[in-house]
Amino acid sequence: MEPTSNSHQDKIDRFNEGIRERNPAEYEFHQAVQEFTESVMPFSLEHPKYADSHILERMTEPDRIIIFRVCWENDEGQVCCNRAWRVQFSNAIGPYKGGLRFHPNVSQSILKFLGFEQSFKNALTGLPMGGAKGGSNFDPKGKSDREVMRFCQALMVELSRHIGEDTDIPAGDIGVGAREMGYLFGQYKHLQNRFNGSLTGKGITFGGSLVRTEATGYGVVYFSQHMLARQVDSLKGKTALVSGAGNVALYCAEKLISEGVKVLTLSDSSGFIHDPDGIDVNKLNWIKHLKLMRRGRVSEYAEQYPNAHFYPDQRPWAIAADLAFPCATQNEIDEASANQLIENGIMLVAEGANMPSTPTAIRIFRDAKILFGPSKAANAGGVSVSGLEQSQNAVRLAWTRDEVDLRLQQIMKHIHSQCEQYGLDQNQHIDYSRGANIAGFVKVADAMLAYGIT
Ligand code: NDP
Ligand code: 2IT
Repeated sequence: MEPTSNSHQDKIDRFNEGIRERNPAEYEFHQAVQEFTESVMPFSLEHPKYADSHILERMTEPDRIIIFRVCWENDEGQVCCNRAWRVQFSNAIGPYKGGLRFHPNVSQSILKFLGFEQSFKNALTGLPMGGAKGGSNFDPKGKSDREVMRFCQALMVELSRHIGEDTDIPAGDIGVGAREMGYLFGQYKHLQNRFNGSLTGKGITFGGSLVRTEATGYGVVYFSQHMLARQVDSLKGKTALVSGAGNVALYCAEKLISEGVKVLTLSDSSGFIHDPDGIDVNKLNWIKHLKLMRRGRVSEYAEQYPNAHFYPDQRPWAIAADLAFPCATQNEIDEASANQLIENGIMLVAEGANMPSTPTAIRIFRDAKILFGPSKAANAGGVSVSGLEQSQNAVRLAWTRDEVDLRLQQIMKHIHSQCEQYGLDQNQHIDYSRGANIAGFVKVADAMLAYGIT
């Protein structure tokens, strides 16, 4: 990264002090804004049209946050109550767009960080999508299908008032997959008496797009291929660590395997599995069935494949490999893990999850000059195909698998070139975080300037 001048650093520090004061205890949101402003604020100060219009101040305040109660009945007939949110962060360049997360640790801070980052990720895709995120502290783990259904239906009673194909289009995220989208869309359609593209990630038989399920994981791999190609290198023959065993991790692993990579690990919140022989297509299909159908734990993999080992309550970053793909959750690579990865000779880290690396971990990767693909750029494939699902819904057509996959590949290439445009330094090294942040910022900021003071 270019050195930041002292006066710029003072301004960044003061700005972030204000963010912390105005948004007390929202630590994840503070972290996301700090990371963004470290690269964008110097750029904004060098381009007075942005600084004079206080674009950064305006951009870090969500358009609105809707908070609501969700009451539902469990299988024992007891009344349960959860809290849910929709953070509509910015519709500067298109209707609000972003996933819904169901996880017990969901908070306003987490959804604000996600909605903030989504605004710039969506800008990078080149599609007309604003940024949003929503979800609930509901924990789908251990719940029956009927309990999940009743919760989704209760949530949609309120959420349906705030969404729509031209207003706000939710999708999936942690804890919200095919089952949940079915229940959510079924209830939306019922309440509104409208069948349209107000949610994405729908089932293929009811308006979903081919490749949406695979898109985030595949997109991370396409992005990594561009990073490596610039160094006249490729994925073939390399080893990889993947964390998570959900939507993003499984399809990231699938594409890596098909590109000739030996995938060594997967994980869930109970620990990780290390298979020194590599997870091949058959083993991956077994895990897909385990996680998506039986809703089991990755530990069962080590019972099925005795050469593999399960490490309870640990993350995979101490295993030696060439590539790392954090695809589980935020802040899953801390300082110690980043140091360990570098010591073991990692050459590329691409973020499938949102903000999986802590600020210190990112600094370590940057200092070591490894290839680092930040989440805003690397995992934008999922929302890109969501955008393509909206397009198909709007014209009432369903594109072929190849057509959607080709468009996804073109979008990931376009995102890579924008990172290069804004992130290249004098040594011809790309700082992908800086590039992604500034490219996303410019697009949203220019729209805001065009609207005047709103
Ligand atoms: P899933 O719910 O399908 O899978 C999440 C995986 O991560 C599970 O294996 C889960 O384990 C693990 N996990 C979740 N929370 C934690 C935690 N606190 N600690 C350790 N492990 C955890 O979600 P997705 O695959 O959809 O999402 C994964 C990441 O990718 C998230 O950061 C999400 O925001 C991001 N993302 C998702 C996109 C999408 O299209 N789905 C698009 C772009 C980014 P367990 O089952 O034990 O909870
Ligand atoms: O973080 C993300 O980009 C997502 N969860 C996907 C959002 C979407 O609207 O498809």
